[in-house]
Amino acid sequence: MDKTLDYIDLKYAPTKNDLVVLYRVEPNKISIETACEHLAAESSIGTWTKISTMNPRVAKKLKPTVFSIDKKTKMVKLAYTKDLFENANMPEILSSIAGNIFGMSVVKNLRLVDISFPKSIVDSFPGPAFGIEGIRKLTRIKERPLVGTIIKPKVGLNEKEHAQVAYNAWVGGLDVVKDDENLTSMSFNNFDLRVKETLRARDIAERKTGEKKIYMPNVTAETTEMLRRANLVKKHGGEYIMVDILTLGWSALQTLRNANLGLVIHAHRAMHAAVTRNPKHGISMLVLAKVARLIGADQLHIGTAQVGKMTGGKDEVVDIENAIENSKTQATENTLGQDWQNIKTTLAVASGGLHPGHIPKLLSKMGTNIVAQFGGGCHGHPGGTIAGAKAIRQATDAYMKKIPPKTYAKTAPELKCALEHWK
Ligand code: CAP
Ligand code: MG
Repeated sequence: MDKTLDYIDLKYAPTKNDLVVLYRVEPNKISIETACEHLAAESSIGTWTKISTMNPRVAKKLKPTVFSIDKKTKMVKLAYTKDLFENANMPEILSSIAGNIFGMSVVKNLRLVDISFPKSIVDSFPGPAFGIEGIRKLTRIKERPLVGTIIKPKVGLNEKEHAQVAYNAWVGGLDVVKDDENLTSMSFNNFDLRVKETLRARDIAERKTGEKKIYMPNVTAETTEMLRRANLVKKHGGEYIMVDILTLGWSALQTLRNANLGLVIHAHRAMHAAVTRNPKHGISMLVLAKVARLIGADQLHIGTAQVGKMTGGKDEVVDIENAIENSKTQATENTLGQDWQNIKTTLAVASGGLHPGHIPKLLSKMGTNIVAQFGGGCHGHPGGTIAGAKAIRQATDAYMKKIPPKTYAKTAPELKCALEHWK
């Protein structure tokens, strides 16, 4: 460690030109201060030992400052000058503040809890093309949550079967139908054919119901092929695409957004739990969500606030929802504030293990400014997909009219059946 470079100054107050990071630092048989020195060095200009090539100009201009250390909670705040980062380059930003440091032997555990980006960096990213306002305008759904399904089985149906299940969900009353995260273009289900068949089914369902219907094809693939697939969706009148943002990669998400295809980007977060799940180590879903919004995800899976099958506590999910659905957030005990400048909002998606009976609890925790998605909770209905879709729409209608589900179910047989089936 280069002792001449003192990274800790507990009197330092971050400026508007600083990128501020909140870490949880668990040192490995050394003091938390020493661990922070290593963390600051390795994420910016230094390395494990003093080097002959360091010069005062570099240190003065680029050295980050550890300005807050809470020994009880192990929460540490660092301020990095914006000059350490390349505007509009998310891979570089994360290679710095979320790179080598996780593997350092000086920490037993390290978790990147939150990032607050300065205006210069926020302004360098496009953010969502549509945002919540644009989505509600496109779908013509003003107040209530958007409700949707995922075609199940996750994979295995052929193109026509896929389109038929989607049609049934739409005529049953759902707004949105998406591909599952592991369905792309398979031997049994070709992407191009599936898109053409399912968009044709969408048009018929729109005419039959008089409602706007949305199909979200999964275009996750190598970047050039991803763009080809997204353009094919556009050519055939699609308005949405879906991508698995973690397995796709941040650079590819930037490429997709910067292509400005005029398609709503739905961001699935498959693989997130590899880094978000351990509360002591890794990267929080809050950080991933803020990165996804900056780059330009219009919709993002954030969890079900402990209502469904996936992990993710209520407070954490609500913190994430606040971070992506507001233009400015204040700092709290476990989060940093963020001024999003002109970046549009991202619509929260709740999905995973949900069924119609969950709707009152889900919406009371997450509000109605969400997309609520039901895979098994739609196609697992004893009456099949159409009945499942009807039950979801009925449960949502009941909530919006403040009618208890059991009361509403007296005149809604599909909901009654769902409430009995999934007690
Ligand atoms: C849900 C789902 C979603 C998960 C993603 C699945 O299906 O399609 O991918 O919800 O989780 O494959 O499990 P079910 P998250 O409705 O049948 O559970 O939204 O937490 O990222
Ligand atoms: Mg899925």
